[in-house]
Amino acid sequence: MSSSNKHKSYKPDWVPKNAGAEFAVKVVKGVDKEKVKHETKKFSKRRNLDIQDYVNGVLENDRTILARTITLIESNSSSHNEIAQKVLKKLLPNTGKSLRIGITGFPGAGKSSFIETFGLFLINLGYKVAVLAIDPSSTITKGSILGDKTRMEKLSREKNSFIRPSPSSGTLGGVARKTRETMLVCEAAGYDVILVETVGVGQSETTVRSMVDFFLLIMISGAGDELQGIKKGVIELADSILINKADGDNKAKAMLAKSEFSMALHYLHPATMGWKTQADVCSALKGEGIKEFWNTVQKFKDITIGNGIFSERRNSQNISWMLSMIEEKLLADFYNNKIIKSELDKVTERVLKGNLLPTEASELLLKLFN
Ligand SMILES: Nc1nc2c(ncn2[C@@H]2O[C@H](COP(=O)(O)OP(=O)(O)OP(=O)(O)O)[C@@H](O)[C@H]2O)c(=O)[nH]1
Ligand SMILES: [Mg+2]
Repeated sequence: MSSSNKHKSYKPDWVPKNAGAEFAVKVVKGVDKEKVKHETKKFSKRRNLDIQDYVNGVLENDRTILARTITLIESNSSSHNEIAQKVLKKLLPNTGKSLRIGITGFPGAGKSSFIETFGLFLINLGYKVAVLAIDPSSTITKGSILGDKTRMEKLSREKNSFIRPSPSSGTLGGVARKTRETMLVCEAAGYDVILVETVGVGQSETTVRSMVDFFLLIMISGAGDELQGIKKGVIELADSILINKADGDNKAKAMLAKSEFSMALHYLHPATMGWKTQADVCSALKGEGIKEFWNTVQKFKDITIGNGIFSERRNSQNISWMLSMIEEKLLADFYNNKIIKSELDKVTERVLKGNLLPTEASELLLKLFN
């Protein structure tokens, strides 16, 4: 017996007190039952799942497996991605049945509060609700995600809700792919409504618009500067504008903002053919205007399914998804290419020194890549 194991063993109590080596029997202390239970649990949690395990787990809405599938999708390892793609392929026949709603607005406008109230409203109607966030900068703003979790505290406790913060790394393109795939997984798990909140500002609005059926812009009333602060382009993406925080002293101002937006909307292009974008007020805090908003969404759905725009949009979204995946893959292949890796710096240096024109440099590098 090695010396390190010696102290773990002892002589059984029927061995006389001062007995020597003639009693060769020694007992090694047993293992703690509780500890075994814990270890087994830990082990089974980390149990390697095969593709069918993932598929079955998602279809049964096993939340642990659902979360693990999304982690697989979000992973930057190519072996994980390979499994994820196989799982997705098997889930595909069970996707597409949900209603996808994107939500954008200024920081602090009340997006998360609205999602909490609206999400609970939908759950009360018997729907299952998944909440995803898209935030290409979330490596820097981890705090806002923590904040979101507490802001959606009631919703996160509901068994018919599933909240997943934004994948925390990568380019907007990469984050968008992950969010799209996560959306499909949630659909396969049986969620009826998927809410996608934009957390970052800027380009992410267009990206979210390109993956949802209905797009909501949440605003708040200010001192008459509502329309100046937000780009015309973002308003033209919206199928509905809600002026939130229409409660207390703020109600009158919100009503004023509503009429200003309504006027402006006359002159703008609608986001969806055959649909007139309207401005309304709501209070996420008081739960007012929520039912009316849901009625608007229902009306939108009826009209756009009726005139074919709904499925047309989904089809064209699939095509742009395909194209953006090609772009993403080509870019990654380019920068990961061995020759490019060794030549890029040298060529960049030559451009910096004025020895090579940028056009020549790009042609040179692309030739090396091909
Ligand atoms: N009075 C009032 N306050 C509200 C309402 N909705 C949200 N708020 C408050 O506004 C603040 C910001 O709300 P959030 O829901 O975090 O806003 P957000 O748009 O998700 O913010 P970011 O995620 O940081 O962009 C919080 O203090 C909320 O309590 C509302 O309807 N009425
Ligand atoms: Mg938020």
